[in-house]
Amino acid sequence: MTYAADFGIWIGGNDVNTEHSFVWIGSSAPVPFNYTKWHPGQPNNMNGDQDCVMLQYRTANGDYEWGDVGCDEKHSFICEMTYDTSQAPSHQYPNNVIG
Ligand SMILES: [Ca+2]
Repeated sequence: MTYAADFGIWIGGNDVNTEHSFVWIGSSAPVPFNYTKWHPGQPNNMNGDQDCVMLQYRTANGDYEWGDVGCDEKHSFICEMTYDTSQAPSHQYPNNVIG
């Protein structure tokens, strides 16, 4: 088992089915996406075995850039969820939605 980076975070994108055609995975059909903030040289599908997307490279300003890595690597992950604004404590945050 190899590791791309200690701080890498899975974000649920992959090009498993068609190389360089990235999709989001979730509970519904895969959703294609285009994104341009890959780390320079990424996605590179190193050794023909990098099909999953993660926040892989930390920038000087604390942001992340994307990279493709092997899908069998173990990392932390981020999940997407629906936020029900009708349940928000509007009396505390009248002008903001936190989510
Ligand atoms: Ca890569």
